[in-house]
Amino acid sequence: MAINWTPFRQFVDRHRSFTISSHIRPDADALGSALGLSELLVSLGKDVKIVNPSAAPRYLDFLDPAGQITTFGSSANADDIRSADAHLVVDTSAWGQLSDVGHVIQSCSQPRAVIDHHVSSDNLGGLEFKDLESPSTGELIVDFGRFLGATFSPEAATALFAAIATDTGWFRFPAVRPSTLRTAAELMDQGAVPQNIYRNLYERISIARIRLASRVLGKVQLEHEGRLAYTSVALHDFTELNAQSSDSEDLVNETLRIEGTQAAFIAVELLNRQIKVSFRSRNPEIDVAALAETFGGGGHKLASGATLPGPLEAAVTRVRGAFDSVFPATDASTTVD
Ligand SMILES: [Mn+2]
Repeated sequence: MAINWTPFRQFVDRHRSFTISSHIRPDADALGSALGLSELLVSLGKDVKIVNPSAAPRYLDFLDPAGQITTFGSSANADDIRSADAHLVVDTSAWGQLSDVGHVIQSCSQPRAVIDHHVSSDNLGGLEFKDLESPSTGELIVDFGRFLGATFSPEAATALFAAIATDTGWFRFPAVRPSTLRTAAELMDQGAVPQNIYRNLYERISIARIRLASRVLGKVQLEHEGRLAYTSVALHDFTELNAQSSDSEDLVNETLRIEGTQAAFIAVELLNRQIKVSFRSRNPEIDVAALAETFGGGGHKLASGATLPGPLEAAVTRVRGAFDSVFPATDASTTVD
């Protein structure tokens, strides 16, 4: 559903200074949307400060070459939020995702507005400009720019292209619409270079990450006639390879590339010896959010997570057992190496 931007424009016109904030552990959509919106507001003569609850990961630094994004608790504080005339939130509608920034915004009497594409049961108490069918918030920001007749700088176009590309799995997720690709084309016209963005996002990884992937994917197991793939990472895998916990991200998705897999999980041993399990499904009838909930976790139907007590092998066994009820038993052997 298209957003009517007229009330948002009126909201912007009523105020002089803004903060823009997004969710904890920001991704490219959170950062790109904030940077793109900031540029539009500055072009309207507004003062803007981007204040996020947590720092951007290093691999996304290229989105913010001018260092416009501040982090609450280090480069920004509560006064930066309290002194703005209005507060904007992008790419989340949940207080829990705003952490300390949310606590400050909640304690303020200034009006606020949200631009987002997520379903949430929270009401942030402001104007909401939401399109739940949009695959990214970045696409909504470009749409607002179009409404204003604005042109983005190459830097903002780059950040917004990265926002849209990453939230759509590089334009392949089911939510992608023809307008998503038209929006990407517009951003290319304004200076976004997909080759450079892809290289910055995915082709700057460490040798430790490659070695960890090699070890972890080398021990993938298949069960339930190949419909379930799983693997695990022990603490000693990280230490022996000099890898970081973030180096195991995305490995669960790799296991879903095996033909015939419908669901997957990875169990990762944490520093505190608890086991973080990430679930994925590519069959809408396999609801891994429900599965994660049986272990006290949660998430989306096709991607979820839970934290279990250690040791690692015991947690893996418990999770494997939970999939027995997901995949109906058959007479055939259920283990395939
Ligand atoms: Mn998003």
